[in-house]
Amino acid sequence: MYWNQEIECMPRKELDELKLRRLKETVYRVYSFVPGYKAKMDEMGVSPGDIQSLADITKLPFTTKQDLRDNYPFGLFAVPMTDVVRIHSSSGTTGKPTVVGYTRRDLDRWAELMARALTCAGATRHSVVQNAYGYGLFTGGLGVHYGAEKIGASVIPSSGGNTKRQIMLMQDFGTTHLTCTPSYALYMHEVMAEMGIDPSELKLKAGIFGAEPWSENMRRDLENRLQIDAFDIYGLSEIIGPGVAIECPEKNGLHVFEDNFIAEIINPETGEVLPPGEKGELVLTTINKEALPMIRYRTRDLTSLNYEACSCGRTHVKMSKVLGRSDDMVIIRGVNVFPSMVESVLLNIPNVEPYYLLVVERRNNLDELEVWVEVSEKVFSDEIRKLEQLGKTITKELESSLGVSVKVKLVEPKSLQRSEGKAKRVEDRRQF
Ligand code: DLL
Repeated sequence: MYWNQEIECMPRKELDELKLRRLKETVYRVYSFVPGYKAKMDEMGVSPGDIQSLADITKLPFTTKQDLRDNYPFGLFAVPMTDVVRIHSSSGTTGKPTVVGYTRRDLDRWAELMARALTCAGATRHSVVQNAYGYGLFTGGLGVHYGAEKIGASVIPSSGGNTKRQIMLMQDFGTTHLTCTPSYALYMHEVMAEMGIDPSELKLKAGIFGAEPWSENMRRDLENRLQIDAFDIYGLSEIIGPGVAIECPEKNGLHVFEDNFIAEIINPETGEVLPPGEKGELVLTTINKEALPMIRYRTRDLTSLNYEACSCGRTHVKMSKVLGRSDDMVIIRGVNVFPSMVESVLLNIPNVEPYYLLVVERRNNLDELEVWVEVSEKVFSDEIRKLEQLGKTITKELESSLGVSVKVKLVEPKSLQRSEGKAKRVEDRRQF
């Protein structure tokens, strides 16, 4: 099922022509209207006329989160504020948040992208979409909301939190599609169990989960627990919000909406562009946005691109499931560890609950990784010997998969913090 078959299945040649036309327009616009971009391009000796092919994109400078901070709040906007009709902002754990703006046309296009994404995940005007992404400055809530309305679904704007009420709404209103972070979906299942509700009695058919990394094993787990199809949705506020890319029923990659975004993969250390299939940092250029066009934005997300034909009929390039954000990666004695790698291992071990936390400490100048893992009620009340055995198994599995020594701490059921939005997976106690 497509929302916009003409675009979503556009032959490669036509798609590339469209991309080039839009890229040229975007570069002209930022050069003319955004002093920060003009200065950077002048410094590199590149002018809009130098962009004659899609490959010429590599002549353009990268943009980073720091550029957004340096131009806080509205300095990179390419339109006057009178044309800006919405402002969102990313949480920003340190320093000033990142501010993004939209014109009315930007909002229409965003709704179109979200309409495509939801349709791709099987939602229609007959669906009841419960949107449990947070409404507010975060792009998840409102971003999904307008796409769901556009396809004519009945939208429940439940936002994040108040989990018991979420479940009551699900039961009473016959929710067919749940949109939230995967960690929140997991917590919802836990609360359902506490309320004595069997998910198979609900009308829930699919979940459209994103805004944080989640492993393939977590997908399997959520699909089993909730008796649904779980789709991965990717996006980031700097580029637009949710709706940059979505998984199709093949579930082996997320189609990036190429008529709006040009995707590249670079080596994060050197900035060199990598060929299709190679893993590296995703770089995105918006080519259909007015208020805040982004040229070669370094997302810090690690993935790879696949241009092979997809059985779903969509022609747009697929990115692999995001392993993690380089910011969330912990480096333990030179070894890179992503929380999603830990998650993947834990979910393969019986009696382990998918609630975990990576705690990093520095002792005697050495980094140590401790992984806190919740165990099931059953095991926790078992003999100490069995608990010890489980601890050993987890340690062995983690060490062989991560290639670094790990201390495992088993914690009581339901003792780790539950997530109603983006889960916190790492606690870094090192003093820098
Ligand atoms: O998280 C937008 C969003 C809302 C996407 C709802 C999907 C659903 P930000 O708060 O700006 O925007 O965070 C963006 O979250 O750079 C990734 O590191 C991470 N992220 C988003 N989607 C995924 C995903 C929203 N599907 C940052 N898999 C991005 C892994 C994801 N990481």
